[in-house]
Amino acid sequence: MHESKTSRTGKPRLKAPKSPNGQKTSMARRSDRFLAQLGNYKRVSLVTHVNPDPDSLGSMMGLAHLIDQKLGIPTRLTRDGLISRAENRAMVELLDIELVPIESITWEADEAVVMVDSQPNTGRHHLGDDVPLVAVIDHHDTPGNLEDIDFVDVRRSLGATCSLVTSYLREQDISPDSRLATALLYGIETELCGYPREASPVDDKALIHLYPLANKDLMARIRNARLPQTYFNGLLQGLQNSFIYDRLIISWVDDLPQPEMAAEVVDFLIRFEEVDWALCAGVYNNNLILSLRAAVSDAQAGDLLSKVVGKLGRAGGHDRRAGGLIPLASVSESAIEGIQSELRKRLLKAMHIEECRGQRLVSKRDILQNLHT
Ligand SMILES: [Mn+2]
Repeated sequence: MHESKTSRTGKPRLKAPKSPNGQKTSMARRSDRFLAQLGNYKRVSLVTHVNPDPDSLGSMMGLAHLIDQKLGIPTRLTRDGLISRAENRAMVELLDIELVPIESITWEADEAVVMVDSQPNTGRHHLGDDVPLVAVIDHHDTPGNLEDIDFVDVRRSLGATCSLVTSYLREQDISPDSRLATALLYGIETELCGYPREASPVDDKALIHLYPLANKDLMARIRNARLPQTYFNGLLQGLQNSFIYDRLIISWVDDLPQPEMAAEVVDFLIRFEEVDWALCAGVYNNNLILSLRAAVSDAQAGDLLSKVVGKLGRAGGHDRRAGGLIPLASVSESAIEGIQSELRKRLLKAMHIEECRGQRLVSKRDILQNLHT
């Protein structure tokens, strides 16, 4: 066993230097480089995308714990916009996650900001230009402006940012307590939900590591969070205004009870066996909120939606899931109809579907007949 190892090209393989105990020396690991960047700051704040989801919440919690355990530096978790999906609210409440609203923050001297599950200048934040961003840790396809950031770990092949954060904790021999393990596990579960092929070996390792540590009772209570009446109203609106164009279904909701409802409608519609694509577009606070899902692989949904939306607004996401937003100059019926028809035209063109009259998912006659007065 003394022959020197060579790579496939025949050149000697460069080996990471080893410490006396046989482990890779510290600076070879990403988590060490991450921690080294933060060592001299007095405080670290964690930020993420607007309407934080379980993956971003779990990631912020995991990194805060890592920073606390390894550097002893105080941290704070922030919230940009609302958390409105019932499951996500249950996660915040049941796991008692303290979040500082981003608009109430003034950055302090000697403070570092770490962005997770998102990238700067993707139009998904309300951060000023003065944010002292030091590190970005993410897995989204949508490219951000990463110039001048000291530490960047963006891995597009990963199912969840929580998996990446879990790998940092493991590298540093930090075992999460049951609260943190629950958050990380739920974060990964929601990202991989329904599309297991998006999972990488890093995600698998994290899931196996976290599962025995997580509180399964809390997980169940988060997954099955109680739903407000507005949820059923929003879902009904979505179902009554769903139109099929070949392998695409589009659902229009005139009045979203909360912005994340568009994603909930589309998560449901993409299970329809006759379609490969589902889009929900709903009005919320002078914005048209968009959510797109694909049931086929290699869909590049994020790129597609961003091209379709173009200069009307902004959009981005993953291979099979994307979101976006179009600001509305007016919420008059005609203005909304104008944007809807432009969006439909662009989407059909991008998907090579001939312009046609959409077929209702539920016919008007059925909708009326089923009404009990
Ligand atoms: Mn994520």
